[in-house]
Amino acid sequence: MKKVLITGALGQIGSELTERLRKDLGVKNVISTDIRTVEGSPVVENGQFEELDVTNYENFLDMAKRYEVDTIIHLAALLSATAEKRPAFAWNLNMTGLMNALEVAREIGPETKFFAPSSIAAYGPDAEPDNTPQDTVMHPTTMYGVTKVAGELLENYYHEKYGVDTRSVRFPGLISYKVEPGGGTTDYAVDIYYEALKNKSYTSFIDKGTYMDMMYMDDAIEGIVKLMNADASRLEHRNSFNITAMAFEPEQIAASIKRRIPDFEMKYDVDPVRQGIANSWPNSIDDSDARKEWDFNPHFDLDKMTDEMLERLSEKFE
Ligand code: AKB
Repeated sequence: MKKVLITGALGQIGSELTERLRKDLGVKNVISTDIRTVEGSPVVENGQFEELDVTNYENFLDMAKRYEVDTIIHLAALLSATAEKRPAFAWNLNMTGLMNALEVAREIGPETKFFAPSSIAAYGPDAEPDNTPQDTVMHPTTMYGVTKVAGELLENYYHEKYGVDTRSVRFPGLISYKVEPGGGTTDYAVDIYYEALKNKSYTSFIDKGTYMDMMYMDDAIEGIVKLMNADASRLEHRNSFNITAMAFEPEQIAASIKRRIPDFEMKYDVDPVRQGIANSWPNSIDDSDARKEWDFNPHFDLDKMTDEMLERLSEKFE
């Protein structure tokens, strides 16, 4: 990874990955792109930023060639809840965008490094719900999940057929304080910290007892960098590795917050769409292959993450 083009760079993952790669590779070696610009965003202000619609292949290719990149990190995609509301749009953005990104990678060089995230959403209700194995039946019942499974297969195809160095992880819900996620099912686990500080109360759209895998953003960013720098000869899998840091249900995150805000109150107003999506996903996944093949090793558990989120968000609100 020497010169990287990132798509969807203004999103939750992209903004933090941009910051990290600017530090690791130098500002001139990171080209961050998104469909729109956001005035005042550090991604736009503190380095190279270009507007790019990933469904426009010509513009995508032109940009990759102009900057002579050797790595594409493709993050532009619609998340699960929005995809469920707009399935045709989701298919077009997630699949045409990914196909274009892979084609650009193939075009600019046979060994281009490539990363695009998959998700726990790639699994469906037929998979074992607890400690879901890396390699098992994948029959997602959401549009987002369908695009993720298709994406994983496409990335393996481009690796096997054309030698593109594709690598990927199945992300759980990601929790961070810098940029809020949008349109995801796991977003409740981010919203809760904002509301805990502002109102000492949160109304969850996910019901109690619903377990999902989660991870603090620092571990997610470290995971991407580690996987992209991993020795290829150690990788038995590529697209995509299960990774997780914790699995919890709403009552447990509420209890973790109550350690710091004792009068915090949790209420429920379950959203049937997002609850249905969550019910179709695993309770917890098995990430032992990532730990074995490229030493994935997250550092944040639920309480450590809660302490960090509440501290950082309080500073932000001051
Ligand atoms: C979502 O909820 O859609 C995402 C995901 C788990 O992929 N956070």
